[in-house]
Amino acid sequence: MERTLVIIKPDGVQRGLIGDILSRLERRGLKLVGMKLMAISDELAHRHYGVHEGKPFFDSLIRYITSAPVVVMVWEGPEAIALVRRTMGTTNPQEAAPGTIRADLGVDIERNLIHGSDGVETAQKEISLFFAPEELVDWERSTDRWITR
Ligand code: D4T
Repeated sequence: MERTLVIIKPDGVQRGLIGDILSRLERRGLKLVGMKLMAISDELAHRHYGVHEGKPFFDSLIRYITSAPVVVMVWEGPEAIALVRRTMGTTNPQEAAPGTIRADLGVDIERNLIHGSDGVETAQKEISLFFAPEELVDWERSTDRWITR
């Protein structure tokens, strides 16, 4: 079982797409174990996107992610990290496969709606950056046995 951090970025919140994006992950069978609406501070943005510091799009990425509220979530499931990334589609919505969130809902790489952790270590790091342990809920879902064996 894996856990992954997902962020509905400012464009997703402003465009009223929270429900659509959430619903795609929920219907896929992933289990929500944490969620909040929040503003990302400049400091948190720098820690989250530190790996991109120095790249040409970095300043604009920081401005974008701190420009309006976001929804941060932790989703749990088998292979949750890769599964979320495939449901999101590739970074550039123009190249993303039809049916993915980025392809269906976006057209611009700097307005690509959603973030998902890209590996087990990154996921652990990002989850602890955005959530205190007590904000995550361990719960049994009554439909679990109809989703996994
Ligand atoms: P995130 O991290 O937001 O889930 O996106 P990805 O994992 O799909 O892509 P990434 O880390 O390579 O890029 C982070 C973030 O930067 C924006 N970006 C990226 C951009 O504005 N211009 C670019 O050329 C690239 C590569 C989009 C996502």
